[in-house]
Amino acid sequence: MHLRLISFELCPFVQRSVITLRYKQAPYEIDYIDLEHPPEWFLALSPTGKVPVLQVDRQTVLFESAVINEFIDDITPPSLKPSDPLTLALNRAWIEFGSQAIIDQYRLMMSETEHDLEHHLAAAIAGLRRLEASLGEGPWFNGEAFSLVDGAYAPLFMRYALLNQAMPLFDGADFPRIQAWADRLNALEAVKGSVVPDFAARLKAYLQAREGYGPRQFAGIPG
Ligand SMILES: N[C@@H](CCC(=O)N[C@@H](CS)C(=O)NCC(=O)O)C(=O)O
Repeated sequence: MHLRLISFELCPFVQRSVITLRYKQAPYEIDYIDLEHPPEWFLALSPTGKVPVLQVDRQTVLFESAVINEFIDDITPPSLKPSDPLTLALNRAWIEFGSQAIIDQYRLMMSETEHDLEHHLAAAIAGLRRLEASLGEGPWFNGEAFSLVDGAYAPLFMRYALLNQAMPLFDGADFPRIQAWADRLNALEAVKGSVVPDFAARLKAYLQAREGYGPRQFAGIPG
């Protein structure tokens, strides 16, 4: 099966799919677009105008990262999804929770004013508190077995590790389970290779090119 992933190099949702592809060692092609000036062919292909899009066998177009990830998982056994229906449903719900956390993080990064930043940070931290309380002993979200939920959170944690260096947002010690989970995720080959090699520098350049309190603060990330 031929898999072509259409990406924007800084997109955390695409990164989730790259992690699944790499974790499952599925061969794929990746094409990058400029999301600010999306090419016509992409707009014709993508029903939502969003990345990721996965084009299968050069024809069928899949969209929505959670759907794409389940498809990649389904065609590359053994499965990264739990077989128990309730656990699976819960995993899907927490993946959706993670999507909101990614959105909160983006809003935080792009805050126009200091007041906005405080507001978005409070929302982000409230989400992290909920997440922390839902985590077990690990090592992974479901315990011993790595699953799609784990990969879905890695982009969020990778970005917080960078943002925290520009402006201390929260202390990892206040979220010990998340911190341990994030460290394990960041050490995975599938995660390390899921972004462009100069990801931090590109994120920094993206922030430097933007106005507002948040971009000014976070443009101080190393890169
Ligand atoms: N729910 C979608 C979210 C994807 C998404 O928001 N992608 C962003 C880039 S990170 C995008 O393409 N934005 C372009 C737009 O909203 O027009 C998913 O999980 O795939």
